[in-house]
Amino acid sequence: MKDKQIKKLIKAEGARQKKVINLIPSENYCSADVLEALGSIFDNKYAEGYPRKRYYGGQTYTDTLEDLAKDRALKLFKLSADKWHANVQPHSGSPANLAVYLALVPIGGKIMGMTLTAGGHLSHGQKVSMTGKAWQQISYGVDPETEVLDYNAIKEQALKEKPNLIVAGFTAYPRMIDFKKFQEIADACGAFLMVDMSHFAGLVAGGVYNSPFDYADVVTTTTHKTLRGPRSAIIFSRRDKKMGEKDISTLIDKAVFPGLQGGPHMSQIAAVAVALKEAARPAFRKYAEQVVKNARGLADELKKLGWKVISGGTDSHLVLVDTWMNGKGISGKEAEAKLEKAAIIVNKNTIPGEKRSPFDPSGIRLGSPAETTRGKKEKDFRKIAQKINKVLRG
Ligand code: DSN
Repeated sequence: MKDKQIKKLIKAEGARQKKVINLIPSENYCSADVLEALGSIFDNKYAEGYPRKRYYGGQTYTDTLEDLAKDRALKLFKLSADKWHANVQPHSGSPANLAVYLALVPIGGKIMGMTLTAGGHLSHGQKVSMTGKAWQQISYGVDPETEVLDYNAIKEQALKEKPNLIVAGFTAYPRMIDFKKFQEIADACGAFLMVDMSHFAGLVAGGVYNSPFDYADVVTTTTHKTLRGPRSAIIFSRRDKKMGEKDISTLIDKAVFPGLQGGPHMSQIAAVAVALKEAARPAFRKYAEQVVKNARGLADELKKLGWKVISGGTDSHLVLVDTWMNGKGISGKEAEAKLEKAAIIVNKNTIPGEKRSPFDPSGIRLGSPAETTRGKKEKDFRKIAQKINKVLRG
C-alpha cells in the first residue's frame, strides 16, 4: 500500500488486536478469505436493483454472486427456497431492521421491543433512534427478580397495546429465548413477529441455540458477530406471509431498495457468501459449542469470585455482570477503563432496572466469540475471569 499513514494505522490496529484479550460479545475475527473477498474488485461495481432486474449494465458476475449468497444463507439455516426469501443487501443491522419496519409497520404504528436497559437494541424502537421517532415503541423488560423474560407479562402487555410488530432477539440478553412463546403472543394480538438474531446467529447455525425460523415471520441478522463474517446483514422473510394483498418478502425487498439504500456493496456480499460457506462446515459447529462452554466457564468463575452475574448465568456467548452491586463495587465505566489498562477489552453496559446513566452504567458486558476463534478453551476463560477479578478488585 502506498498510503503510508493508512498503512501505519492498519499495522497499529493489527498489533492492538493481537495484544488484547477481546471480550466484546459483538466482535469476532473473520478469516483471511472473508477479508480477501471484502477487499476485492467487486467493490468497483454498481448493481442497483436485484438479480436480473438491475439499473446498470455489466451484471454478468454480480447476479451470480448475489444468487449464491442468498442460496448459501438459506442452506445454512436449513430453509427451503419455497418458504423463505433472503435479502443480502442491507449494509448492516440497523438499516436491516429499519427496512423491515418501513415495509410492515405504518408510520406512527407500534413496535414492541425490549427496553435498552434490559438488553434491547437502539433499532428496536428506542426514542433516540429513527425507529422510535417514526414509530411508537412499546417497551417490555425482564422480570426484576429473575432477570429473565416473563412471557405472561409480555403477553398481557401485547394484548393491551396491540402492536403492529413484536421484536424478539436482543443485544445484551444472555439467556435462551423461547420463540414459540413469542409466536403465540404475536398471534394473539395480530402482530408480525420479527426476530433479530444478530448476536446469536452463529450459535443457531452451529445448532447450540434455539432457531427462530419455525416461529418468526421475519428474521434479521448481522453477519459479523457470532457468525464470523464481514460487517453486513441479511433479512429472511416468509414467502407465504402477506400484508393485505402483498407478500411481505416483496415489500421488504422494496424497502431495502429503493426505499432506503442505493447500490448494494457487492464486495460485502461476496464476503458474506464466503462466511456463510465457512459457517456450514462441521468445524463451525464445534466452534459454536465451544463459544457457549467458554461463556459458561467465564460466568461460573466470576460468580465463584463473588461477582453478580445477571440472571445467574448464560445460555449463549454473552455474560452480563453487575460490577456496581448497589454501590459496593465499581461502575461499568470505571471497570471498562481499568480492564483496558490490563489489555482486557470489554464494554460498559446497563443492567436490568438500571438506575445509573448509560454513559456510566452499573455493569459490563462480556463475550466469548472472539477469543474462542483464537482457540481459547473453558480453562482459559476461567483464568480470564480470575484476571478480571484481580484487576477490578486491585
Ligand atoms: N453494537 C452492537 C452490539 O454490540 O451489540 C449492536 O449494534
